[in-house]
Amino acid sequence: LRLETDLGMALERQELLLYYQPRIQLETGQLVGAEALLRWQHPTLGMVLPAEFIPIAEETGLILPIGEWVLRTACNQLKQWQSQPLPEGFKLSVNLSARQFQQPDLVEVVQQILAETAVKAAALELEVTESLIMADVKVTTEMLSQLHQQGVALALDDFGTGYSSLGYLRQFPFDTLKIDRSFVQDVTESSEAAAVVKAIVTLAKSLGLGIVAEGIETRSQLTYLQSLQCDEGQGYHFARPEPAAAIALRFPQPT
Ligand code: G
Ligand code: G
Ligand code: MN
Ligand code: NA
Repeated sequence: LRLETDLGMALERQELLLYYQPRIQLETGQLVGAEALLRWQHPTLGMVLPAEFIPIAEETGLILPIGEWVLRTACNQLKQWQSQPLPEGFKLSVNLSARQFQQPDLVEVVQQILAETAVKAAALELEVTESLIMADVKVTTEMLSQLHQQGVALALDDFGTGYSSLGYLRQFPFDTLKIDRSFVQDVTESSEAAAVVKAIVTLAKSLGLGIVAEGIETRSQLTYLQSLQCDEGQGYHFARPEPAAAIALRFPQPT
């Protein structure tokens, strides 16, 4: 209850901030993007992680103003990063909640933020989960299609943990699948996990989708994913989520 009350004031008190986790091309080690991850700097509790407050934000509806703040802050940050040379095709990913798709003007909000920050739609990627889509297949599919028509990239997050039919994959306008880290974590320990990851990579490639492995923590996990020709990855092996200034140091530096 305390957290709920405090979260209601977090936005205006400017206690929310974004960290960014690098996304890496596995073949070359190049930085190809970053995922924005919300943090709450609570005045007495310290840094609160999203697992603790996103559920509260969703229940209370606070996720709507917070989600809009995340989109605007991420796009402003991207604009600022773009004042220096960025890696070719650099994308910034933002996570969306189901609740945001119940907002009839989500598509307009995204369009508006892209316009006001002058960020190209193709540089923004929106991450959604299978359970988000399943909450209302018809409405979310329609909104995802509209976002895709604007040129925004779409990623299916936490892939493999949901219950959706694989058949849906063809119907939704995704560009990229992100393999859930629970599978990646076990690839070198469990032949079942290795087989699942291999199958997902093959599936993504045969559907013409990009593929990102999440939660790569060790060199041997990386080696396995490289052997599958998995395109991209994130994880503590490369970098933890970090402040925007730390990301900027990873861009090609002027000589
Ligand atoms: O950052 P962490 O490292 O703890 O993230 C935990 C979970 O919180 C992830 O599943 C992530 O998708 C979710 N999350 C992080 N930032 C946001 C955000 O800005 N919006 C939404 N809806 N979820 C987020
Ligand atoms: O669900 P989503 O993919 O948006 O969640 C991203 C979450 O995964 C964040 O909480 C982030 O901090 C966490 N994360 C990123 N890389 C790793 C990793 O290598 N290991 C673990 N355990 N968590 C990770
Ligand atoms: Mn994500
Ligand atoms: Na994920």
